[in-house]
Amino acid sequence: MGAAFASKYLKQPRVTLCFFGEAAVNIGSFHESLNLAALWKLPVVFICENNRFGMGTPIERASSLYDLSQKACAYNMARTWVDGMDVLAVRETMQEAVDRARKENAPTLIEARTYRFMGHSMSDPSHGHYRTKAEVEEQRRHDPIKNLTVALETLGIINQEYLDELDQKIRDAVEEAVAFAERSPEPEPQELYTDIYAE
Ligand SMILES: Cc1ncc(C[n+]2csc(CCOP(=O)(O)OP(=O)(O)O)c2C)c(N)n1
Repeated sequence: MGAAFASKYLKQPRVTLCFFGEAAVNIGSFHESLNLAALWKLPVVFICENNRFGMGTPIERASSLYDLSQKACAYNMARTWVDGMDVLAVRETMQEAVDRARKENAPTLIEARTYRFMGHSMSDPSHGHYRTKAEVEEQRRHDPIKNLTVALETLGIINQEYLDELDQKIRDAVEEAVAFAERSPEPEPQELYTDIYAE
C-alpha cells in the first residue's frame, strides 16, 4: 500500500502488483489493505494465488468462503477470478486490472486459481501427507508452462531449437547470478535501513 500510495502522491504512472497465497486472505492486514486501497483509490492490483493449500491445510478447512474474489465486495472493489493455469487468460485479466489502476486509480482483486506441484518447502513432500500422488499428477497435466509451449509450437511460433537455446540462456543467467552473489562482499549492517526510513 505504501508503494502504491507513493506513486499516486508523486504522480508517477506506476502500478503496484501485490502477490500472496490464499492462506493470507483471512488475516487482518489483507482486509486493512483492501479497505485503504479502495478508500484512497490506489493504483494497485491484488493477486491471490489460490493453489488450494496453505502449507498442508486445504482451503476448505481454513476458509468459510471458496470464491475468494468475493472478498473484494466488502470493500466496493473490482474483482475477478481467472484460470491461473492459462497464461494468456492471466495476461488478459492482468491487463484489464492494470488499465483500471492507471486510468481510474482504482484497485482490483484477482483470484488466480492454480495448483502447487511441489510441497510448500523442502520439509514438505510433494504428495503423501495431505494429497495423493494421483491428484498431483492430474494437475501436472495443466502445467501452464508446458501447455503454452505446446500451443506456441503447434502455431509454428517457436520450435525445439528455440526452446533449447532459451533454456540454456536462462541456466546461464541463473549461474551468473549465483556466481555474482558468491563473489560479492557481504552488505554492511547499515544497509538494513536503506529505503526503509525516510532520510
Ligand atoms: C505473517 C506470517 N504469519 C504466519 C506465517 C507462518 N506461515 C508460513 S507459510 C504459511 C501458509 C502459507 O500459505 P500460502 O500463502 O497459501 O502459501 P503456500 O502454502 O501455497 O506456499 C503460514 C501461515 C508467516 N510466515 N508469516
